[in-house]
Amino acid sequence: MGTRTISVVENILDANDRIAQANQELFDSTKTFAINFMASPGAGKTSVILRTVQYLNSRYRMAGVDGDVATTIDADRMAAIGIPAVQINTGGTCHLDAVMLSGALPKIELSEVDLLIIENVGNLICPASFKLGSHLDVLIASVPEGDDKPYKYPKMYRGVKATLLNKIDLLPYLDFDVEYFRKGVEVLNPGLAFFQISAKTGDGFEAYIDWLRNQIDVYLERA
Ligand SMILES: Nc1nc2c(ncn2[C@@H]2O[C@H](COP(=O)(O)OP(=O)(O)OP(=O)(O)O)[C@@H](O)[C@H]2O)c(=O)[nH]1
Ligand SMILES: [Mg+2]
Ligand SMILES: [Zn+2]
Repeated sequence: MGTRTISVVENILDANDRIAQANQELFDSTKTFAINFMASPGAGKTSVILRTVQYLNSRYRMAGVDGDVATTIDADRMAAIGIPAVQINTGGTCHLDAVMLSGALPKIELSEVDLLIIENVGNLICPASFKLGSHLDVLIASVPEGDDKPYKYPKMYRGVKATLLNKIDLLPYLDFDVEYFRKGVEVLNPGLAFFQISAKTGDGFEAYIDWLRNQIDVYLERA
């Protein structure tokens, strides 16, 4: 019984990987750089994305995909600042998968998009297992969640290329040991890009945006 359950899960993940690969081939055919932002609920994904867009707006043509269990609140927030956004309502599923993303892509004119920003469903567990076909996966942690999260949710930290520690404006009010947090991240993913930011005040954004622009420009061959 146990063996059977495991093989079914493996088959689902294999199928997902194949569709993720097809998504990436589609992005590459239109030269669209896709970023997948992952985080627990309320860590500040949408807030970070909105401020990121302000920095990058004049340089790239952008579109968004927002994954949420319900509502179009986050896609509406993107659209409100002029970024065309497709909302995926997962209807209870706690992550985006490659099939859901491929279903949303025909609604976006990818040939006119340099940068596709994907906001995953707020969750620190399964988004790590379901590849989407994105070129860059970024994990956003936030100060109120506590400094032990890399130790408790290691898989999320292993698969990403950068960690953003958001809400640093709250550090004076909470017992959050940045070094302890960072050490946990470093053990799981040595050399990982790490930035401390506040989507509320804008602190730390310059260094993070410089790094991000470089990632995008290398892909677009503009570097
Ligand atoms: N103090 C502070 N609050 C922040 C910061 N970033 C986001 N917030 C607040 O945190 C709450 C959640 O922010 P969102 O951007 O909606 O977070 P999210 O991760 O997109 O949330 P879900 O999509 O619902 O999972 C909001 O009340 C934001 O105003 C920050 O840097 N500092
Ligand atoms: Mg959000
Ligand atoms: Zn899930």
